[in-house]
Amino acid sequence: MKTRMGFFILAAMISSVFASEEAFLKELIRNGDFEEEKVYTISAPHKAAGLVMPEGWFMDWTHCGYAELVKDPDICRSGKQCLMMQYREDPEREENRRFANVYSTSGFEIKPGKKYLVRLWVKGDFPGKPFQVSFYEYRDEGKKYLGYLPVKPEKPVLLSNEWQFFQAIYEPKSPDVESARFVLATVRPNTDAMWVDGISMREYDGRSLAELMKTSAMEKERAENEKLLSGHKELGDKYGETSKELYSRFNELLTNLTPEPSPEIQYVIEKKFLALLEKYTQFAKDLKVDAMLLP
Ligand SMILES: [Ca+2]
Repeated sequence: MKTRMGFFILAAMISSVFASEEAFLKELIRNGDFEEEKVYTISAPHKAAGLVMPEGWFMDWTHCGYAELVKDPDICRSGKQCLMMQYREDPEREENRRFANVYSTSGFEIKPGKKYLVRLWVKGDFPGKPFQVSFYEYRDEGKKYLGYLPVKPEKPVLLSNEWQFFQAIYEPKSPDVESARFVLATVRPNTDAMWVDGISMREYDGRSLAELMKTSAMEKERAENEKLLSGHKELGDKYGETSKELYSRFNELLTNLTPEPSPEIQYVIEKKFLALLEKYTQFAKDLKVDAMLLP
């Protein structure tokens, strides 16, 4: 009974540790890399009936644009799938709505006073084609639409047929904003296709990735984990190799952040770190539960 109680207290402690710093690195965009297998097919009477869209993303069909999921690793930036957007001349649709517009179907919560780091990869056949990332802002549980806010990339991006990195800070327009949706848009005058991949967004307070990593559970609990592993041969045998592997990959990633690399490289390292953190979370949980059950 005592052990069982201890187990619950411990489980609660573990989840609260993971909830603190790691919340900062939490991905806020669903299916931003477009790799989810689940898709949806546009049905009639839309003119785009039959086109397949990625899960979590919606195309506004009242505009002249087209968008669809691309399943071709040779075209995409990462994985096997990405999103294609294209402006198409269409005399049957409204004259004043000549742009392609895709947005995330679910809004994400905006915390008062917070800023967000927005990143993605984009390429297009037409050099210099306009491309925009913006946000639809809401309050009253998403019922009240407050407006549209474009974000400016830190380095201007002029489309080319090479993948380019886009990074911007999104700061909600007013303290009233409770939720927002991520919007991608491309406009006239040309009709070349544009591809987008690896969309990501997380909270941002100016701290570098290296700082966030150093204050992560993975680093903060390192000494504690090592003590457990060296104090119990049984645990050492079971988890020693996993621990060594996780920490050597962590150290490697941290080393790659000195001196501070370009935002693109930091983005790549951050994704690797998040995958590592997921493995670490499971390892730390298993280790602590096993340690507690030992005499
Ligand atoms: Ca992808």
